[in-house]
Amino acid sequence: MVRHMALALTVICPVGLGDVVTYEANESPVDDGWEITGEYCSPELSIGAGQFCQHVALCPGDDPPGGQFIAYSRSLADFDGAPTFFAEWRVRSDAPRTELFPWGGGAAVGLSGFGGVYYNAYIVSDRVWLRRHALLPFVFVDLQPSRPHTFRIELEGADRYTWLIDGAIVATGTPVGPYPSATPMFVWQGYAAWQSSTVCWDYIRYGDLKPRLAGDVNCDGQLDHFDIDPFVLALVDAPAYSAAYPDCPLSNRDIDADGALTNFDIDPFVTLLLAQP
Ligand SMILES: [Ca+2]
Ligand SMILES: [Ca+2]
Repeated sequence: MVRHMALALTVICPVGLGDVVTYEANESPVDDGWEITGEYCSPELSIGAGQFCQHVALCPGDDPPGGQFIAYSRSLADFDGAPTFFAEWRVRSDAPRTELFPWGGGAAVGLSGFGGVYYNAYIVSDRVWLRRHALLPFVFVDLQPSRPHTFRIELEGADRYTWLIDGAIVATGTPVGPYPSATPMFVWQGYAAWQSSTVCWDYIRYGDLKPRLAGDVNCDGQLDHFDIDPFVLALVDAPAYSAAYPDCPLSNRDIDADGALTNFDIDPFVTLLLAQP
């Protein structure tokens, strides 16, 4: 019997949210205000070294598929109708690829709602399955195995969605509709469909996405010399930049618009700066 093939959404829990919400995995998600949306057979949980880990396995006596999981959720009601939105998380899974499709095992993140627009990512050791509407083709992206990877979605109303992995665009286009919408909710979990695996979360961040402005790398709404240090930081230490400016869109530092920040953005960034009055 298939007990669990997708994220179950049953708990609606409004919480007070600011412009950016961060969970840095230094404490239990519950202590940080996340609700347990669903749980089966008590997975082993641990916190250490800035990570929250879920070890999931088959429940003793059960036949696969359908093992342990524990899912956490938070209402996105405070962002319902927001013109822009982002979510970013860093996670490592050692789940084999057999867990992935169509089971949704390994790590899973869902930006969900009841309006048909959603963004789901299912992550195993060496692959991710991205899904955003029941009628649209899936996107699969191969990953370097058993390493943490940074996943990010940038949403600009009905105009554009952009999936990024490790700072590079992997899929972008026109969304079916705006999101967050229709009782939006953020859900994430570790899940074992066929065999055991461990999922370790470094952080989860989400909130309003700042406006696009090429060269405005500190996202204060202006392009000036205060953007130089953040630009250098983004180039040399992407995790530190992401922690400091989580709500700044890639487009502001990807000056040549090739889908990632690289050394090839330096010259056009300087040109932009010098062109300022
Ligand atoms: Ca700026
Ligand atoms: Ca670039």
